[in-house]
Amino acid sequence: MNILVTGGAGFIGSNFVRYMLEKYPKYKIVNYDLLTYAGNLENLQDVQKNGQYVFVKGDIGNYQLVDYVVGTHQIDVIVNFAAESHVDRSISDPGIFVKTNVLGTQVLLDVAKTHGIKKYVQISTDEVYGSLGETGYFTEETPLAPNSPYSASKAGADLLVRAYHETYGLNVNITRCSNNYGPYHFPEKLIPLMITNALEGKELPIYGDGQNVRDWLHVKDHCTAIDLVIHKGIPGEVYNIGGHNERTNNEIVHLIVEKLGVSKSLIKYVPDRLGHDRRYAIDPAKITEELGWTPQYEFDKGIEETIQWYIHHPDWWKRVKSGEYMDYYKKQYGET
Ligand code: NAD
Ligand code: TDX
Repeated sequence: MNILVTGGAGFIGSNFVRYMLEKYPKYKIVNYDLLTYAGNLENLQDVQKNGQYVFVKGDIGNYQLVDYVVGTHQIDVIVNFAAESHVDRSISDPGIFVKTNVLGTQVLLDVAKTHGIKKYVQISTDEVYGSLGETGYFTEETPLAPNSPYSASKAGADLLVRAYHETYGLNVNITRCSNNYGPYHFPEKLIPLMITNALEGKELPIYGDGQNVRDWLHVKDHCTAIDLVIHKGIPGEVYNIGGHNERTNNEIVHLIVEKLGVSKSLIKYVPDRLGHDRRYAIDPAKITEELGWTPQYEFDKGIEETIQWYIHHPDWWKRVKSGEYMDYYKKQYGET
C-alpha cells in the first residue's frame, strides 16, 4: 500500500509515520508537508534513510503539486493531518486556518477524486462538537457546534469530506480524537509548554480558573486507532477516538510540577482564552465495538514517559523554542 501522509512533519503526523513504517515495512509512506512553524523534520530524523519513506515539501492547497505527487507515487490512501492546529493562534489570525484547513482539504479531496483514491481519511478533532457541561460525552451523533475559528475550520473541512462521499462516492472516513500528548508535541500546547517551562524555571500560565477539562490520549493510541480506520473503516463513517481520561488543566499542571519537583510558585493564573471551551469528553464506544480499538496507555505511565522524553531531548525543544530549526530549513529548503 502507498500512503500519502499530509502534515507528517508535525506532532501526530510524525508519530504516525514512524508507527506505520515500523508496523508495515512494505508500505511506502510519502510525507507531504509545508514545514510551517509547526513542521519539523527533526521529528523524523531516525526514518530519513528508510527506503520506504519519501519526503516532499509542499502545500496541501497546491493542486498541481499534490496531483503530481499522488500520480507519481501511485498513492492508494491519503491521510490528512496537515492543518493549522493551535486554538490561540486561530483567535489572533483566523484567515490561515480557513485557507489551510478548509481550502487545503478541498484540494486534497479533489485530487483524491480525480485519481480514484481507495480511501481518504480526515484527521479531525473533538473540538468540532463544541463544549460539554459537567456531564455527558461527545458521540458521532452530537451536532457540530464549533466555537473557535480553529474548530470552525475543522468542522468546515469535515463537511466537505462528507459531501465528497455523498456526492461523488469517495471512500472517506473522518476521525475525531480528543487531546493528544506524547513525544514531539510542539511546546505551544499545554503539556509540552508546562514541562519545558518548568524545566527552564519559567512561569506556568493557566488560563482562567484552570477548571477546563480535556480528555487526554497518548499519541500512540491515536495512531493505532487511525491504523484500524484505514484498514477497516466503513466508507463514509465518522469515528470518535478517546480513552476516557478527563483532567482539569489545574490537575495536569500540578501533576507536572510534582513530577518535576519544581516550586508551585511558578504557576500563574492569566486571563482566560476567548470563547474557551469548558469541557471535552469522548464516547469511544463505536470504534471500540465496531473496529476493536482499545487504548494501551495508562495516563500515569504515559505522562511519566512523556516528561522523561522532554528531560532527555532538550536539544529538540530548545531549538524549537528558539526558532533555530527554522533557520536550518530556510538554508535547506528555501523560505517557508
Ligand atoms: P501540528 O501543528 O503539530 O502539525 C501540523 C503539520 O501540518 C505541520 O507539520 C505543518 O508543517 C503541516 N502543515 C500546516 N499547513 C500545511 C499546508 N498548507 N500544507 C502542508 N502541510 C501543512 O498538528 P498536530 O497536533 O500534529 O495535529 C495534526 C492533526 O490532528 C490536525 O489536523 C489537528 O487538527 C488534528 N488533531 C490534533 C489533536 C491534538 O491534540 N494535537 C487532537 C485531535 C486532532
Ligand atoms: O498556556 C496555556 N495555558 C492553558 O491554561 C495553554 C497553551 C493552554 N491552556 C489551556 C487551554 C485548554 O483548556 O489548556 C487546555 C489545552 O490547551 P491546548 O494545549 O492549546 O489544546 P486545546 O485548545 O484543547 O486543543 C488541542 O486539542 C484538540 C489541540 O491543540 C487541537 O489541535 C486539537 O484539535
